[in-house]
Amino acid sequence: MSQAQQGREEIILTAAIVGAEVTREQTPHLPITADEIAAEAKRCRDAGASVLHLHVREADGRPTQSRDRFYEAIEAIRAVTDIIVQTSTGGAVGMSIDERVQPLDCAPEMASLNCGTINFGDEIFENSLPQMRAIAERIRAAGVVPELELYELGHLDNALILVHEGLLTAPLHVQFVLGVRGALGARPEVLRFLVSQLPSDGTWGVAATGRHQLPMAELATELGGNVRVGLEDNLYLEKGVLAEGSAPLVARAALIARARGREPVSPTRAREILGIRAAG
Ligand code: KMH
Ligand code: ZN
Repeated sequence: MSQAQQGREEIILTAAIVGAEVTREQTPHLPITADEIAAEAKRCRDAGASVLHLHVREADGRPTQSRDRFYEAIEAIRAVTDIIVQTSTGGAVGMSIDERVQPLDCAPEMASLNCGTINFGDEIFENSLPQMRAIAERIRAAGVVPELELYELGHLDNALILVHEGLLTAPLHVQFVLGVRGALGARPEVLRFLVSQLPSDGTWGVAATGRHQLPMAELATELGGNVRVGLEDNLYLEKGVLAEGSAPLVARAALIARARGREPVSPTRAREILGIRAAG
């Protein structure tokens, strides 16, 4: 799959608008139905996002990896926006691999691939090498571009094992997920070190949790990386002020990028950079 080099003046903004853990009790701005998700996806696209990291929910808000719910949401999204849909294969803690891979049946353009087990709050988010292999094989078979979710330094080495085994192909697209309680903290020196360990080709970005989202977005932008924001990772626009959905967080990330000479790319351009064949 041919890929274009990402220019230093270009930035890919990803919106993570649903997640698996956030509840309506925590924020009334969480989209749950397919129509709500599609409307929020469009708002995020209009604010500068080119990729949508997607989870879905049952009608009562419970997280699910149901292919039917994903299908419904993706259809609604594609009716209103050209944003790249990246489905989660992480789902929620405790889900089986078979449950987690269901959205790959819905023709997403990208899918997450979690590259190692971590403590996730008081729970354990399991991603053993055999589990990683099983998901990577399914992603490859579906012809979907993986985004590697790295929560710890060793997760890059895990990803490289899969490259060695032929289950992943460079250039890699990496998302450092920092600040999860139980895993690596979102600190500037941590990010600088992680970036220093990456292969020279490929792309990388940062998704930082809670109050770390803004400063890590700023640092990633300065270091030439990409940025993920949204309610999955952070509910607040500023201390004590709930973000009215993910779009205001995307809009702020776009402002941060432009102030540093980097322009959020369109989904069309992001497809070229990420090596995604045009949808349809
Ligand atoms: N909900 C987390 C346990 C992913 O989407 O791939 C896992 C997660 C990662 O959100
Ligand atoms: Zn996720």
